[in-house]
Amino acid sequence: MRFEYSPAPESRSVVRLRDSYGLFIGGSFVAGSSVFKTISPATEEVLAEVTHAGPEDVDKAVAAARQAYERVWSEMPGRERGKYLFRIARIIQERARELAVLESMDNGKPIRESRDVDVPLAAAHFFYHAGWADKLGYAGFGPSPRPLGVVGQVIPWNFPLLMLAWKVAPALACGNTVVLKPAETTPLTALLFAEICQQADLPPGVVNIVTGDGATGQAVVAHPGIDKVAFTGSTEVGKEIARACAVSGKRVTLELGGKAANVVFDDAPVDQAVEGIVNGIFFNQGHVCCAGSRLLVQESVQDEVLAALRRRMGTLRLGDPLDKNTDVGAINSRAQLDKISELVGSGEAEGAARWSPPCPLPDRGFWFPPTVFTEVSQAHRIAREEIFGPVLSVLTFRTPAEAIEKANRTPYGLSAGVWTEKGSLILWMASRLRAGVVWANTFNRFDPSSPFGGYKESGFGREGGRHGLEAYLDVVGGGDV
Ligand code: TAP
Repeated sequence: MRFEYSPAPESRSVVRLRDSYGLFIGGSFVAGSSVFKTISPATEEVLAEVTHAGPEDVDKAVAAARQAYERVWSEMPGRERGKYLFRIARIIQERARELAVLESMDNGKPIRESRDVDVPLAAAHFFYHAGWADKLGYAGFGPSPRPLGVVGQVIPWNFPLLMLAWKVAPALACGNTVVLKPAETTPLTALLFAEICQQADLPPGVVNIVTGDGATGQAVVAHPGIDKVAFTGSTEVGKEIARACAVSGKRVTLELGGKAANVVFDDAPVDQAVEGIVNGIFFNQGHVCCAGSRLLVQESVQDEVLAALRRRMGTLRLGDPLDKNTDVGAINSRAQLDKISELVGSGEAEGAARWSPPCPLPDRGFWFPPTVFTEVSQAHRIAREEIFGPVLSVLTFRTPAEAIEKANRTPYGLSAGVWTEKGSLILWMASRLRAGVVWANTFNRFDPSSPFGGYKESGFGREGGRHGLEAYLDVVGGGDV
């Protein structure tokens, strides 16, 4: 049954957009070399003008971070650093509604997700790492592990504030200072975070935010004053960064793409599994590195699962990201919409069967309906390449061994899901899946205490948990735990 819902838009009045934003360097907003515009992907309306940081601006940001590192932050006792992180976490909570609305405006994701997932998790990352700041000597890396110095961080557009929190919170807790570059299409919550740093009285230069495009990211990565690079983004750019850093002696962690298998066995509770499949691929329009973009369903229950999935997809509501009823928001940019359309076109051309529920798309903005492909073979591009959109490719298997074989046949290795009643089968699968995260009877669950990261072309290094601290500490030869 399909229910009709009246619009329930969240008010934009909580957000005070400025016409123009500078770069956040040394604790203040400063002018840069040129400007660009950031738009709402749902309406194509210009939201604000943002500064493009050139190499000389990046240079100033690195100098500010170095000064703050040497004079203040690296020398500050952990219990004092922790107080700043707690303060930031509390302010994120206090300004949660403003952050959520701004994130949905700039990114296009449903307000339900920015309000209930992105912002609370961002606060949780600061709370969690605030707790570590004075306990690093007990984390298993020796009695007094040292920070690395100035960290250059480059993040993507799919979870702008949350990816910032994943990067900034552990770096600061460990005593490093930061130069962060948000994605070109989603700079606004990072700039609001800069205001939060001011509100928290964070010493100037501990966090610096340089907005811009890929060239700005390149300038951050290449800067000789950067001691460590932390990158989240595409595998293609990640490889470039790995090459650039290989000869520089910089420490690097890379969180890259994925093509996760979500494996449904014949004894799985179908309704729950269908919720997990929907959450796995349509959450955040499928703009999720660990999205369950390949459904592997056991052949004997294929018809039942697909019928239930189609019914459930028919109830998804696509539209205004600020409407509290919306399940599927806008695609983040025209470039991403073009990429999704091209890959979906290849799926049809290669002979897979495409299906979407009836789903009117708004006239303006960037939209793609929830889509499922059946009759997919392992050789099809839609089964191999990351689409990063609301598009699911369905494959089948007969035995657990065949499921493992198909799930692992990918250059990626970020995440996987297993749906079955049998605990022994979950353990058997989890020990054979080459993925950094394996969810059992759930999908897309995140917690700051749980390490997250990939194998193979999904990158290396972990974010979150004790493992995530190691990436920001000078731990020669690894930890002792
Ligand atoms: P990218 O195009 O790789 O961009 C990521 C960031 O790097 C952006 O800030 C981008 O700037 C910047 N950048 C682009 N070229 C660069 C260069 N040559 N040197 C340094 N920085 C550069 O990825 P995307 O399309 O924004 O994000 C989607 C990808 O991120 C997907 O593959 C997804 O799987 C991956 N991702 C992975 C994870 C984890 S945790 N593994 C999490 C989220 C996303 P511009 O925005 O200005 O281009």
